[in-house]
Amino acid sequence: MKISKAEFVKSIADYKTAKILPKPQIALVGRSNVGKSTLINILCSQNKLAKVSSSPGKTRLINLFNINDDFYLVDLPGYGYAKVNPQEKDRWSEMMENYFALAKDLKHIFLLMDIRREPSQDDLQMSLWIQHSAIPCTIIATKADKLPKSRRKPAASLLSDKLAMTFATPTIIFSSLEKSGISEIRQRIGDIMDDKPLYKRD
Ligand SMILES: Nc1nc2c(ncn2[C@@H]2O[C@H](COP(=O)(O)OP(=O)(O)OP(=O)(O)O)[C@@H](O)[C@H]2O)c(=O)[nH]1
Ligand SMILES: [Mg+2]
Repeated sequence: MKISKAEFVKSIADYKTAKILPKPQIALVGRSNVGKSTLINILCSQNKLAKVSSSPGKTRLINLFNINDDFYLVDLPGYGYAKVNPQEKDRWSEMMENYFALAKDLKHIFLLMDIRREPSQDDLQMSLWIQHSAIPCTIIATKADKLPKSRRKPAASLLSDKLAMTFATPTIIFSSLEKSGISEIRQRIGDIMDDKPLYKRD
């Protein structure tokens, strides 16, 4: 799928009061620093569309990007970083719970996982929630450039085994430095928007 238009729409703290046009949404979730905002920029071929930082906790609000006037990519704040600060963690939890409860147009989730890391408790909780919600999901194994090529596929399938998604959720291996995996992700977005069958039962 070609992205010919990508623009920031708004940042939302409280989804309850957010007035947004009803359009399908694809949300990017994952721990802080895994590369969610970076992936949005690369997909949209813009360096500064979504804010990126080398320190975790850069994205603090729900950010909506209008893609081709057809759907939204949703950049969510990552989990993990807020642990150190209970107040920030509560704020994060409430914001995310509201979003997932109220975003009826959420069509698909990209769950981003660092290809080198064991899934955390938060990752496992997220994958369980995704299965309960029955929202189709794709795992994106990020920072592939940090592993030699021969180790990438085994690492990605281990990751997918450990997340133990009920459905055959595909995994795409991605690196922002090498710009690898982008055509697969674009293709996937096209399939999601075309309502192609995305997964089958194990
Ligand atoms: N080597 C490498 N670095 C990456 C890759 N993707 C992202 N990064 C780097 O990882 C850091 C975090 O990236 P972000 O896109 O801000 O991460 P995020 O998931 O949006 O983080 P939060 O907003 O805190 O939730 C930045 O320094 C990026 O340059 C990748 O594929 N390879
Ligand atoms: Mg971010």
